[in-house]
Amino acid sequence: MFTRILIANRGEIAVRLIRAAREMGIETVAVFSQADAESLHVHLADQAVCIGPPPAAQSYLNISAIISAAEVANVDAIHPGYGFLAENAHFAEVCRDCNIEFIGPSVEAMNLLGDKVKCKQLAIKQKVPVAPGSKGQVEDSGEALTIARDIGYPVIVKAAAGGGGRGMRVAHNDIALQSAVKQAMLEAGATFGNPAVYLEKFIERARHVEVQIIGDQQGNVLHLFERDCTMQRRHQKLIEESPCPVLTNEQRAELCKSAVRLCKAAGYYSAGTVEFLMDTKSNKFFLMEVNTRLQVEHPVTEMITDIDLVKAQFRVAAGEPLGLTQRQIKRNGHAIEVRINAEDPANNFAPSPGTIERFNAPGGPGVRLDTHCIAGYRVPPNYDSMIAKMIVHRPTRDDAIATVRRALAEFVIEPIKTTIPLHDRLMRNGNFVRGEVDIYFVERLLEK
Ligand code: MV4
Repeated sequence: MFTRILIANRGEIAVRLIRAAREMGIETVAVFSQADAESLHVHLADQAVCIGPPPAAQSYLNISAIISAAEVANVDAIHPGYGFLAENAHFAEVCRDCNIEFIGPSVEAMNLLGDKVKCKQLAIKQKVPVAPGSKGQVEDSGEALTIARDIGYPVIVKAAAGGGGRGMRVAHNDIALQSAVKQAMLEAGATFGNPAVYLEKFIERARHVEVQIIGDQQGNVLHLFERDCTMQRRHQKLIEESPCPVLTNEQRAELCKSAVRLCKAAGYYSAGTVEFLMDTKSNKFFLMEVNTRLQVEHPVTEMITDIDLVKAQFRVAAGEPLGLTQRQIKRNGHAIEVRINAEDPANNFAPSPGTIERFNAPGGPGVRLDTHCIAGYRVPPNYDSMIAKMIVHRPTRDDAIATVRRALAEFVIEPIKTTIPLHDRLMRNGNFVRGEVDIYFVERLLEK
């Protein structure tokens, strides 16, 4: 096992990673920007190194500064967390060249799955369901028109290098499609340095259902069931839960098996997530993309499987086999995560950074809180606004919703604005409670 690792991240995930390392007897080196000198991850780590000024481009995205810190501290490995450098294959390659283990999948798997066209082609080969559309990259708007007439409108143009909602355009007719393709290619070239785009039938009413995967370097790939992340706003997830409230056991088995097939074919190891769209009209599934990182919502899966995904990542990165079979992984109860952001839901989600004067954490049976916040902590304006994740684990979904509501009522964060009131509203919403939502549900609700 590793002696010492560097945590190339901040906030709650840096704290989460340090906790897992400490329990495994692994020393930790935190890195921090000048905006985070007083942050909890700096205090909890065995050592901490300042890597630059507040802007992420000069600190948490600064590969040379992070590698220098890793070299000076003589670490065996780097965990990138999520966001920042977590899905940057170039960073993983630099780590490899410096003889530092990147705690994540191989550079090859990141490059393969990070290209959505290559990923979709592999999925087709592995008989993983995909949305009707182009076989691969679309070369020009003429080709796009031919395909659109075949599959029918509406269609969606996606960037091969995009993902997470970046670089997508919906078109409802020939005229709109021609400009969508041209615009998408220009934008993809400028933003990602890769102008390749592809075309799909646009699924109009969908849920977001994703499968958690864990693989080892011996070629074993297991799934840890699904998470439903349908409750989102502008590509920011708000609530995640497992199991998906509308999935049959047959659908679940099918979905999880296809995710495993895809990851096996990609030579995947470490934690990963295969994202699907579930068409709520036809009840069919389509692959969206594969996230080659630990995700924000991983605790939901940890609660229902009792498997620590971060510890599993450490073991697998060190070359240990998973030592588990699929049948040993059992699902238990229902877990719900709500993301608490320093934003004002009453004012179009305007960021609300500043000093937290009162912080009363919820607790009691079934409540887990992953956060780096304490009373007196100043939320800097420079980064993602998520400041806490509250995860509830209960025998049934109804029990879990009741516990979320009870725990939200205990949760005090003052004077900054947070998304706590929004979550309270959503937990009381009849459509959410009945599982009658789609990916645009929150946006429609807030429009009214
Ligand atoms: C789609 C889609 C509808 N039809 N693909 C958004 C993120 C990226 N992973 C792919 N996304 C979508 N792909 C087809 N063929 C709708 C979305 C989408 C979406 C998906 C999941 C959660 C929220 C979303 C919000 C807008 C669009």
